[in-house]
Amino acid sequence: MTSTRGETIAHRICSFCEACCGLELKLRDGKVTGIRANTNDVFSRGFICPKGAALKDLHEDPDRLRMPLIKRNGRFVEATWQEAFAEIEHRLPDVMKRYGRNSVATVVGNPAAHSFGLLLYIPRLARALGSINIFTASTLDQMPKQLASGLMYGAWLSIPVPDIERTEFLMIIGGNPMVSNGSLWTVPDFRGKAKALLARGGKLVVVDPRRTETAAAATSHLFIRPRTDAFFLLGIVQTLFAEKLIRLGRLEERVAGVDALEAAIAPFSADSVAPRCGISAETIRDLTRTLARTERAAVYGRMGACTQEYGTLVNWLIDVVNILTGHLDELGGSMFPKAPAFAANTGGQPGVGRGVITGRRKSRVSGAPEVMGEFPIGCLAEEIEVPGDGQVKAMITIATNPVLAAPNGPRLAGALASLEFMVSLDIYLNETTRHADVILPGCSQLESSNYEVGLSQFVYRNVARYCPASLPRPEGQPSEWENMLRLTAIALGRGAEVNVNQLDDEFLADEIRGRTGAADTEAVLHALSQWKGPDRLLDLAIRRGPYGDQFGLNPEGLNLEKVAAQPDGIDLGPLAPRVPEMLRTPSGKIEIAPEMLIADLTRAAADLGRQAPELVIVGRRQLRSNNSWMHNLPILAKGAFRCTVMVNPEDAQRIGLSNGSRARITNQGRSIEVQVELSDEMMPGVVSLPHGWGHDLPGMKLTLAAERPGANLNALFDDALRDPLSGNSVLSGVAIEMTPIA
Ligand SMILES: Nc1nc2c(c(=O)[nH]1)N[C@H]1C(S)=C(S)[C@@H](COP(=O)(O)OP(=O)(O)OC[C@H]3O[C@@H](n4cnc5c(=O)[nH]c(N)nc54)[C@H](O)[C@@H]3O)O[C@H]1N2
Ligand SMILES: Nc1nc2c(c(=O)[nH]1)N[C@H]1C(S)=C(S)[C@@H](COP(=O)(O)OP(=O)(O)OC[C@H]3O[C@@H](n4cnc5c(=O)[nH]c(N)nc54)[C@H](O)[C@@H]3O)O[C@H]1N2
Ligand code: SF4
Ligand SMILES: [Mo]
Repeated sequence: MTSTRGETIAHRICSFCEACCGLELKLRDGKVTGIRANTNDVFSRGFICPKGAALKDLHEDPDRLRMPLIKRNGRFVEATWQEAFAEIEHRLPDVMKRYGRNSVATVVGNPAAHSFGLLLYIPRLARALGSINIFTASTLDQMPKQLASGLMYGAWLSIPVPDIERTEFLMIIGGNPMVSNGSLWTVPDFRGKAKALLARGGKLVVVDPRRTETAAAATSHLFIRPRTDAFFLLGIVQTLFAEKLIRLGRLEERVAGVDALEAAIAPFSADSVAPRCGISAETIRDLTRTLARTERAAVYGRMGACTQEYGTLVNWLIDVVNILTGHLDELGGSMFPKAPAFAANTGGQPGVGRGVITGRRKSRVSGAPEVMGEFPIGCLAEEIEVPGDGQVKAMITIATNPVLAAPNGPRLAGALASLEFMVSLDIYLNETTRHADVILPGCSQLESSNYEVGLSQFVYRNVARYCPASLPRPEGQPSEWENMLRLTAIALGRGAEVNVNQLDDEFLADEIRGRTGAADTEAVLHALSQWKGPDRLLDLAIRRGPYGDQFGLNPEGLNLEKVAAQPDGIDLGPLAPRVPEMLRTPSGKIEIAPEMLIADLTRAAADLGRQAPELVIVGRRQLRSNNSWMHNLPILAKGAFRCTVMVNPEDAQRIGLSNGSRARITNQGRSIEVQVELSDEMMPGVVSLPHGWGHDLPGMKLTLAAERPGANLNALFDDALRDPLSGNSVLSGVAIEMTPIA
């Protein structure tokens, strides 16, 4: 922070989306007077989007909760922090005692991934609860990519990203980074980087059922029938083998399973898959040849590639194409970042590891396998509804709004209403938290320090960046990590009045002792003593990390003090090849043909000839929104109404819809009413509606959002529909009927 004449400048890393832009805040008398891009930030280099400036609106939002709420006789009343935790202590252990540990479910949402005070404390709470019932937004999102990566490279977050500043050819499948600003790929100012790619003669190809903002800026765009990407990619892989275009290059000795792969994909020629995906065999073959013959190329996929019943296959095949064309781990290809802290692929022995396993447990009702220690969020409602041993009776939600974010939201809302006890860590009284008995509000984002634990593992360029709290917390307001620890203490039977700092010391000492041995524990703790809470865990992780000072063994190396001293960040250079060092598979090789995925090809083969439904619906993200929770911020909510369903004019004419008219959308008896927007951006037979809307439920405190509530896309979807391998929900390409409303 620098200060002149009563005005302070503070630097922040924006935590709204995955781009992690560096911002510059102007502060006066404890208030934010301005927010702009930090032009000196080594990573985001002066980029900001409209949401970044909305940090001020969020901070000032009168609806943002500042005191805990307790539900008394069906109505929320404000309570002190002590009363709120006393209520939890009174009720939560009682449920655990009466119904067993599995009766308490934990549900974690997207902002928890951006808040290291929440994220780093979830494992402790989960261990203290001892319940198998853990659900997160990951199974609405990226679980297929994590599973595919885990199986191939041995760690859940070993996800390669396009080396965009050096590539000549980028193919994007089911992602819209021009709007989302990148995902599983931390790439602020995608627009600028894409422009530079085209300016140096490179090509950008987008495969999407909508001509998105990204597609509009690309060299070419291919409409693909939703939910058929596995077939499209299989056509490419089969062509690579058939036309002898395979080129493993430097990875030749490092890839296991190429023969098994070749045998398994044989049935999927470009000719056989073309009718299913709506892309001609000739186009598939041309693309394949271009990919194979371009020196620097990368294929990348995102949400559209994940939210389908073959999500894991699709995400695996994306990397298969990158590997077989010699573009994985090569400059300008698809590369593995090297994060300064917390990355599993920089810890332990380089080049080999235990790999990942799934299915160690099955969910009680549907028998869905656990992946990464969690069950599919699509199983949540049934786990609450269906009686029996292990039925979920109580819930802790952490920064999540599954009533809008998860499929079949209305069913889930009904299930939440039947719980005996529910605690929500959230900042709003919204569609989900209105079902809670106690709401523990997180402080304003500006009142916390920030380090992106997960996202710094997906960066377009390696970087170390941290920001301290920009403003002090109001008197009495705990930070979220303290709330997490107090909940943990309650679950452990140590009481709500626990000294959280002492408990934090205990946990940390145990963790250090486990790794370092008793002798050095005191010395390590002492070395970290200038930091508290998540900052202390971060200092430990940086010091032990690949660039770390190793507690003095590498005096030139990094620690949190050095990182914090550089508010513009420390550039750690462009991505560099990392195979084999980053591998953590038992074989020490890239597993290009994991058994589970080869077996799943049988399911795909049996399904190859399926007829496309006449009309399907897909989702869409919008620049001035972020999932379900930014519709209450004035700067973002203003302007034209955005929760419209985009319909191709051909379809509109057939159905009898006009621009601005209203329509009913129905899927298997579930239905919503929406406003129509005609658009030739849409592939015929496909309509698009953004998710995260439907703010018209009773008992919430979202004044502005309720003025223009929109409709909940997820109210249409079947929560039983998922990718059986990853447990990811199908949220795209679902068959619907549309009828005009007079
Ligand atoms: N149909 C369809 N559904 C989708 C998607 C889609 O593309 N289509 N996308 C999916 C994806 S990718 C995701 S990530 C999920 C998101 O799923 P969720 O994470 O469940 O939903 P969000 O809308 O992000 O809700 C975040 C919640 O966190 C709260 N919150 C915000 N900041 C903080 C904070 O600092 N502390 C605390 N304690 N709470 C906070 C908000 O008030 C809100 O209640 O939605 C998924 N749902
Ligand atoms: N402005 C803004 N930014 C965000 C968010 C936000 O809500 N608003 N959310 C953040 C989050 S949580 C995430 S996970 C990321 C997501 O980031 P992205 O994945 O880049 O964003 P989406 O808009 O969901 O892109 C999915 C694309 O897939 C297409 N699609 C749908 N079905 C299919 C299909 O079957 N096949 C193919 N090939 N394409 C298909 C859709 O038309 C859409 O263009 O964005 C993050 N950034
Ligand atoms: S792109 Fe994302 S990280 Fe950057 S300012 Fe916008 S919301 Fe914040
Ligand atoms: Mo997400």
